[in-house]
Amino acid sequence: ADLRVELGGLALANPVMPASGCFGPELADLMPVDVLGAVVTKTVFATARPGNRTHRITEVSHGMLNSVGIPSQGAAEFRRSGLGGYAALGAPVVVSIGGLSTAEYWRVADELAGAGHAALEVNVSCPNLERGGATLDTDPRAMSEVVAGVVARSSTPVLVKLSPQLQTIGDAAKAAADAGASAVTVCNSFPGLAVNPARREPELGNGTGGVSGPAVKPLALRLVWLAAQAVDIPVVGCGGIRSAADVAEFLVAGATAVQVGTATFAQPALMARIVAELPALAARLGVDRLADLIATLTTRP
Ligand code: RRO
Repeated sequence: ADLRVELGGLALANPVMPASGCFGPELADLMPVDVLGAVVTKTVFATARPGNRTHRITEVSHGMLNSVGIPSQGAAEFRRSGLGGYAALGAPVVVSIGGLSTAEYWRVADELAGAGHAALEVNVSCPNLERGGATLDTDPRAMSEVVAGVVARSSTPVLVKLSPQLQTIGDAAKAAADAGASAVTVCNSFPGLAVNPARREPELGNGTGGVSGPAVKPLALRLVWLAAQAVDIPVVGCGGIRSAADVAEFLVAGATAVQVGTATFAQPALMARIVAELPALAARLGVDRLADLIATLTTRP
């Protein structure tokens, strides 16, 4: 089977990549990374950040809650160290970039110009930053300004990672496309809370966090389906994927590629297994090219 997909100018050998934040380059010690369509880095800020107070991660029903707060070495050090060590892995590198201000996003894009990455993924949807839980993409004009400036500074395709907001996902995807994004990633973790009743406290040091894992898969599928109908650029699906069958669901709903996050904590080699299963999946679903599954969902009139 032909497993290739194209993400707005970024040609991938197959549609499987890790979700940002879940793995560093040590992933290579746990599985063959060069079988992946791409690797996605942790979010890089302009300057070094320590990350949030511990606990940063806790298990919830059918998933995980995190408030990691993006510890980052800063963009200059990231570049100096061979894209934080990701450049040596043998798969195209998608660098996730973040900022607390428009200027910071642009500074990261400037620092990374010509650094050898295959694409940028602009993270406008972290639920755990010093914005009281508000994400940048709740303000489409602010998001457009950030994305347009990153696109202008970049010679690679630019992906934009969006928040899981049912009412606004279509408009957010359109705003990203209009600002020059090559693709949108749908979606980041869902705003959540884990409570420790004995201590009368949140489980996480930062209070709230983002929910991910199988608990969010049907929610993410609906958001992918909506985003894919709203824009002509590709959608990268993310949310609770843990099997080749899940990949098929996201492709049929409208995704061109997928990201695997939470499931890899328990099963580090899972992504390699999913890639190995894709030919059998295509055969089972009756397609020669995996891309023929994309956006094939029919609904009853
Ligand atoms: O590091 C985090 O707390 C984090 C980020 Br930046 C993000 O975009 N999504 C998430 O679930 N956690």
